Amino acid sequence: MMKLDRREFILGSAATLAAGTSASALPVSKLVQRHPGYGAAATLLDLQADPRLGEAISTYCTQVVPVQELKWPMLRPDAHTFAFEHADAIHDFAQKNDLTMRGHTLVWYYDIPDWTKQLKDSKAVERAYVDHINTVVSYYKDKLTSWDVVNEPIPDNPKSVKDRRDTFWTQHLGDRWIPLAYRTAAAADPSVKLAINEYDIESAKDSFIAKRAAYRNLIMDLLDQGVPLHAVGLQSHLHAELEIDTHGLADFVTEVRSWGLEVFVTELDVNDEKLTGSPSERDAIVAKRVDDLLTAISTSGPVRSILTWGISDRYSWMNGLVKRPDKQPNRPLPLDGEFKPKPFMDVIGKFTKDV
Ligand code: 9MR
Repeated sequence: MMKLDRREFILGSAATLAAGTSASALPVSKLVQRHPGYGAAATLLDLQADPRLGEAISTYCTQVVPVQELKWPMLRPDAHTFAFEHADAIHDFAQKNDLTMRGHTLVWYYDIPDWTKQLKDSKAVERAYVDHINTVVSYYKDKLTSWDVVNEPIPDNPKSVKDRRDTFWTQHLGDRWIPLAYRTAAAADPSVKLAINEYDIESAKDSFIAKRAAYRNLIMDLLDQGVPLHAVGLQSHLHAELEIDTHGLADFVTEVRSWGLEVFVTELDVNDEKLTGSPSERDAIVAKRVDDLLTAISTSGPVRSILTWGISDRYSWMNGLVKRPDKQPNRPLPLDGEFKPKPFMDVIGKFTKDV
């Protein structure tokens, strides 16, 4: 068979997509800048308010994930409503730009609407939980590549590998809350990849190492129970002042891959609030942390999915939350506030070249 170069391959797949769906064919100049497997999170409000954001995502990315639109508060204003229109608008954006979309998130200890907390007993909570997962996953069947089914199940500073986060869901459903979520999602869409997702496990700090060990133990436990889990998410909200635990992380990734799971980087960004120095000095350290992270993860195979939590420093969740002592803006993402690429984007390019 004739070997296609990357440019022809991308064009070929875009042409097929355009022919097979209502998606528009994108200009060649745009498609060749894309990093295969790279994606970014965005909110619909930001996409609507600033055309540069959608332009940046469609220039560099092959996938997108909604920040808020699939979480309970936005999707479920009350017990009877599924407000799909916000996430649908992001899905339309994805289709028009030949991007895939992943889902975040079905179950979280955080962002649970008041109406759910006021349900009359545990049976009612279980009905709402199963109904939510079943309805949402069924609605997006064949439209998403993967779902973060359970988000952040491990507490910070776990005391043992068996430690799990005590959540509203645990209080009503006990230990079943995690297996039940995966089994319900798998029944609703047998072909979408089901991921678990966790933060603060990447760096070389005792509490992070303990959290990684508890995450490993939970994953192993779920697989032992035959739970349909396909991918492990490393959120990778990195802290620029902390070194990546390259050996420990590489071992963890190698092991979960040996269990047949994929590894996704799901929410990468680098908080530089504790770094001093000029913007370019800080950008170099940020890029180094990302390089170390992706080097560790790719020792046992390519990283086929890398998402950053936003793409431009202008639209980061940290803005307003994290304040540098010198009052300079944080620089956590691959593009600066004016949408210019930083060394972070080159590192993404380096690790997505051969994916
Ligand atoms: O970036 C998100 C922020 O805008 C929301 O207010 C917050 C609560 O919904 O969630 C943030 O995203 C989080 C993600 O869903 C899970 N991992 C941590 C992310 C940053 O806090």
